[in-house]
Amino acid sequence: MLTYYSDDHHLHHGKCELIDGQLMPCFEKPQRADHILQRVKDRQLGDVLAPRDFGLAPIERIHSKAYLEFFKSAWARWQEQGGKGDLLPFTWPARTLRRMIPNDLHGQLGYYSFDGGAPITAGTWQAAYSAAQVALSAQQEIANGAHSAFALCRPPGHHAAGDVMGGYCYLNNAAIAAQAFLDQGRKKVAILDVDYHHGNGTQDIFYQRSDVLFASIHGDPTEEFPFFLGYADELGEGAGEGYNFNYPLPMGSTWDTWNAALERACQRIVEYGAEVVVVSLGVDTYMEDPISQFKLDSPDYLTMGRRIAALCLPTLFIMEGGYAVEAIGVNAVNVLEGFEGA
Ligand code: FKS
Ligand code: ZN
Repeated sequence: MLTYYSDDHHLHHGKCELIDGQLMPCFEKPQRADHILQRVKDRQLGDVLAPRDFGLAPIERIHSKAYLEFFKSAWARWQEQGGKGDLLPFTWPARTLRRMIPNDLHGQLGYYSFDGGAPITAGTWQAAYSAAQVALSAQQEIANGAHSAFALCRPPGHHAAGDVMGGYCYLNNAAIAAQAFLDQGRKKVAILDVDYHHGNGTQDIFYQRSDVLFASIHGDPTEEFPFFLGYADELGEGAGEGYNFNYPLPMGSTWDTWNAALERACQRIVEYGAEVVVVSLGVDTYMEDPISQFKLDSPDYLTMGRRIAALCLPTLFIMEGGYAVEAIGVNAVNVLEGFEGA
């Protein structure tokens, strides 16, 4: 399997995030992708290629122009104001407030975000732009006939909606790739989100559409981030009704529980008649993950890959989360090797 990867992810390195009342060094850090790349090479998974540049057009199919312009220019505006440190939001248009776009940089940042977990640094735009190009390049590989491809994206994307960043995410790499398949003539794309966290951004983007089926297995949002989306009764809306499936699982879930949900998700994908599968591949379901509460072990990721392969569909793997840095390479590449039957 080919891997697409850009060194540009190093340009994004947030300093800290607020966790349980403490400012901690960001869990979403460059070493994550470095470890995965190393494992891809150690296991000789296949060639590692730099992305092509497909420009902004395929990104604009998912994200609004206003949002992209804001994101692209935010750091420069912050510097003009003499800003020190990362650019982070601190007020959001929650229920009692008006959903309007103020003039102020931090006001706009609050408007375009849903949490304080997506710091903008000097290189964040470039890193996120390149990650989207990595996803599009791997997508193109499959469009050209490959059975699978791995987009080693960083920063991740599944929490980002059309004009909202958050949860370490800025541009929704999986959604951008799924839309590219449709724009090239495919009619039915399934997105299988196996990250520990619900892919609220991806769900929102396709919620009213039947051309993308979204299935997500994740920590029960009554107890876990992103809290405000990802419940089992969210089945889609309008034309999208019946094309959204959430499998929230209790804290502490082990492989057996997780696997039963995967089985149900796979059945939905088969019933749907998907032509291609995009996997939002997070490995923060791992037992040693520092911010998550599932109990999958490294060999389980091989089994996961095998089950996904049994769908017998062209499959695009897009990297999302995973924070047990020492094991992230083994776990992510295990899914890919399980898929390939290695
Ligand atoms: C813990 C607070 C954790 C943020 C969690 C973000 C998860 C991001 C991710 C992604 F794939 F996008 F990277 N808050 N007390 O893993 O879903
Ligand atoms: Zn996650």
